[in-house]
Amino acid sequence: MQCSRQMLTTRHAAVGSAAAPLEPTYVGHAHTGMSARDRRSLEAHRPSVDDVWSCRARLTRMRYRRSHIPGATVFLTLVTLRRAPLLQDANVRSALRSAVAHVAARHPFRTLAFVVLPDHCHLLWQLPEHDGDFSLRVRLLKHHMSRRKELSSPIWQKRFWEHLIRDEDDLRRHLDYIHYNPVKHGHVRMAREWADSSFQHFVERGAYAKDWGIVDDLVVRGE
Ligand code: NI
Repeated sequence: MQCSRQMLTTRHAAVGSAAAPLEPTYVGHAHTGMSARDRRSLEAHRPSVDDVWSCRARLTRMRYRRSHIPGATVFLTLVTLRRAPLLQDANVRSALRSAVAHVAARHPFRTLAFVVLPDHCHLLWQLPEHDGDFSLRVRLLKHHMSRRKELSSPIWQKRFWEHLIRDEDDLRRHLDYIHYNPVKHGHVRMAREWADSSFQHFVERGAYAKDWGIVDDLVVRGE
């Protein structure tokens, strides 16, 4: 996978502690040329702390109902072709949002959290109870973007990386991983300085302190 498996040892996200609904800032700029269906899907498809909480409850239920496999929660990493910094282009990022909405309108899922970096993105998706086929959704997402004539295609590497979330601790580690990622990759010095992630949604909901995820700069250089 793209980033090392090492998870954060910084302060943990206190997911599961607050109450007000999040502002739908993820929606961003609506695309010209989007169908009404995709537009509705885009508006409905926002990362939501509420969904994270229902996901936790679902993961808890899983422990007691081993024979029943509910919809998966999956952590995905998509990387650009030859790691070119294609996602720095606002049009490409916008096309990614549109593609997510387009796919979700036809094959439902929720984005629990996300981060978009210049050459890759990490997505945390919750799939419906009856349908855990995330590979289909990733394929459709890539295909939808490849049809955008204004984009230099192809955008993505053929393969992608996935990890099925096992339990509540695993969920929390991956939320931290996603939100710390821009710091980890050296783009910013604290999580909140990176705009294109769900971090701000979680802060507004009290799930993270706003100064969470500060780079550990106590690197002692040898002489
Ligand atoms: Ni990363």
